[in-house]
Amino acid sequence: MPGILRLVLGDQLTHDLAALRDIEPARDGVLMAEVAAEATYVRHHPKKIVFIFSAMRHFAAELAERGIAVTYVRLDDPGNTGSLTGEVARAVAREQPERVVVTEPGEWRLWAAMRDWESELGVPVELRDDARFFTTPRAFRTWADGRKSVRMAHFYQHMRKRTGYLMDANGKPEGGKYSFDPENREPVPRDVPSPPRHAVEPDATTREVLDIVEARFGHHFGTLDGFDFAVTAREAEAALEHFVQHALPAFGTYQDAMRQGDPVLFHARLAVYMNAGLLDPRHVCQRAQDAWEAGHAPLNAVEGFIRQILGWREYVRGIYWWRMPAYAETNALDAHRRLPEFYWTGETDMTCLRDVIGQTRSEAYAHHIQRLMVTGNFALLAGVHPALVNEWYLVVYADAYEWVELPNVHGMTLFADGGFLATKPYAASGKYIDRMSDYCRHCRYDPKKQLTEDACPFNALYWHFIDRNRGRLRGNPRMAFPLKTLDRMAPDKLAALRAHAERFLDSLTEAEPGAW
Ligand code: FAD
Ligand code: DLZ
Ligand code: SF4
Repeated sequence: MPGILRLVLGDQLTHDLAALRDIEPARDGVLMAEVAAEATYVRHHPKKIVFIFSAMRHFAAELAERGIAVTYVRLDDPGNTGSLTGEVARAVAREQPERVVVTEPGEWRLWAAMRDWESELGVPVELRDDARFFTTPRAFRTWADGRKSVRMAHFYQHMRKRTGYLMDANGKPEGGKYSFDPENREPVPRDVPSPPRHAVEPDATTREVLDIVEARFGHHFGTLDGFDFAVTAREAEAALEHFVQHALPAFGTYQDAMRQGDPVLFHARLAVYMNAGLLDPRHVCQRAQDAWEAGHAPLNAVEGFIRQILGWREYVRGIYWWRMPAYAETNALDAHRRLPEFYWTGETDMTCLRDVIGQTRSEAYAHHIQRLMVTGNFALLAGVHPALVNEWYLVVYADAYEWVELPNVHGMTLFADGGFLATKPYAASGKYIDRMSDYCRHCRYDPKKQLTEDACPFNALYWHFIDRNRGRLRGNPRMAFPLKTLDRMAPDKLAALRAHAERFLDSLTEAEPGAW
């Protein structure tokens, strides 16, 4: 070389990435590597692996078209060491660069490994801030440190003011308030049709990757049939346009709704692209604001959508880097059950769970409320150990990286951080799922019953959860109502609910850890 070796990871597929910013094509080179370690540190859904590898190959080709020298290591190349550390070491030995430049990775485990690279490789290693977010972990920490409350709502207001999204000329939020969340909780009426699906036909590169992944990782949870993800920035842009056109106007109203057999409904299916770098979150938020300004989408939809990206997405990343690695170790509700086997097989007569797990297996996707209130709610109520639930979510979704998965699962869904992130556990009975979906109409269980053989299991599980955690939840004002109801419950009714829930839990087959 001896220029700079610039490493681009599989979720850093952005042309103005920090590590590429000052590249001198005549001297510097880019390294990209498909490695078994990244595909198997958890056994990712095969569709996620195809998405990453195909998007990496397309991105490398785009760099080459711009005159940049790319060393691209394919999974089956002879000599592939199987790990990122091994591939960087091989490239350093071969090219003798003056230094290595990399953008900070999205996961703590890789960041921890990179800290050792300089001494292991004997060459300077520069780790640059990832500028693809609205804020940095450092700025988040500065905002959070010393505050009495680090709730998302406060952070979101701070970000709205800082960025100016949906703010009027007087510095006030458009529509007079920062959040329209209370208007975004409608079920979808039967006569409202689902929007059309955005689908990309696999090209020759994707087809080649599909074959490789089928052969190497076909035994992982999930199917490859019908792979239709975008794999380039241009295709991801078309997915954004499709969403804005067909789904954004109703995104807000039906944000919490679920419909059997419809995996996406009015959601964007864009996290997979933003998280890998194919779409810039600033551009996505701007596009949504433009749609509101043009009168194409109402404020409750556009504010709701921007809140998810400017608010939640940035907030969970801030919490992750602020609190790791200790964050992943907490188990505030002392949950120790193993994951039921049906999370991997989909074999359960509970329609909501069967539907969500089935679509997760075929799509590597479920929308937020399915993740939170169906699979997440069940794991919370059943008291499954947080590490097993975290692993499942990291495996099964194409958009899953620990920086975003962990706070959502560990904090928001399982309350395993003791309420650091969420103001209360999102525990719900079958009544909630019945109100927000049509699952119960197609279920052998009845969401209105509690103790009969055909009673929805979520109902007894809900009271079992409140009962066994009453000491921990006492004092939380948002749990006052269920605790009061529990306190007033006749002892024989409570005993019957307890017994019903325990019989149900005892009937579950548990998955052997590591078997899937
Ligand atoms: P939409 O519903 O259309 O939302 C628009 C965008 O907002 C998303 O693309 C996403 O970038 C962002 N967003 C929405 N909610 C959140 C949130 N809570 N946290 C961060 N960003 C958010 N998101 C991931 O990107 N990766 C994960 O691994 C992940 N795991 C989750 C696990 C659980 C248990 C829960 C409850 C949520 C999880 N989320 C995760 C957040 C959210 O469910 C997904 O971002 C969303 O479902 C992705 O689909 P979409 O693009 O259609 O999102
Ligand atoms: C998810 C993933 C997979 C499956 N494979 C690779 C790979 O072979 N090479 C690579 O550079 N990145 C891959 N990735 C993305 C990384 O896992 C991701 O960069 C880290 O988890 C940090 O976010
Ligand atoms: Fe799910 Fe209960 Fe409704 Fe069946 S009745 S779909 S188990 S909430």
